[in-house]
Amino acid sequence: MRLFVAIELSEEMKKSLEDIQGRLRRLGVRGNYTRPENLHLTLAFIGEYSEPDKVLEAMSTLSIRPVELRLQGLGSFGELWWAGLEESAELYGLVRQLRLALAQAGIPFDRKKFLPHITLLRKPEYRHVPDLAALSIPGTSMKAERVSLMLSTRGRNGMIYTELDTVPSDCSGPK
Ligand code: 2AM
Repeated sequence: MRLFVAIELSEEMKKSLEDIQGRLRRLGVRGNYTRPENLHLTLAFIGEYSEPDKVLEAMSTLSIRPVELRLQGLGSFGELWWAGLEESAELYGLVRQLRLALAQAGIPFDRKKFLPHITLLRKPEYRHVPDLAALSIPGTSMKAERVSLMLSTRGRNGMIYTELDTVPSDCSGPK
């Protein structure tokens, strides 16, 4: 099972990200655009691992406080273009806590430095290089109140990300 831990995005956030994707398309950028249902924020990439219950157990030890996420800027890692998020000590704190819990449980994960990003497209193709930094993007925000264990499978038309389970923040739950 190819697993990762992520924050699922609100419909409003996804709508803003789709709008940005639309603007890039209109600027003549083609490529492998992330489908709206696949837009997410990865907190930790685990990769092949056969014990999702163990991951959930580690996730359930977290003390999750709701985290405010706000879109800020576009950027790229080579052939991967993303939307960034405003600096957030709460988000970094959550990721630190999550990675510590995974490490303590002996669960492997990608230890690369956490650079919060939401992948918009891969393998861009264009005639004229668009100036990503100059594209003004909406400062849409959302309150993340859950952390999800995600399964990644290869479908006929690309990757399919499925939420296996989710852990709510300490302050959420039935009203
Ligand atoms: P990306 O969007 O930057 O590619 C599922 O593959 C999710 O895990 C994606 O959000 C992907 O991030 C992320 N991820 C992080 N590290 C990864 C890795 N080493 N290999 C594949 N996906 C990784």
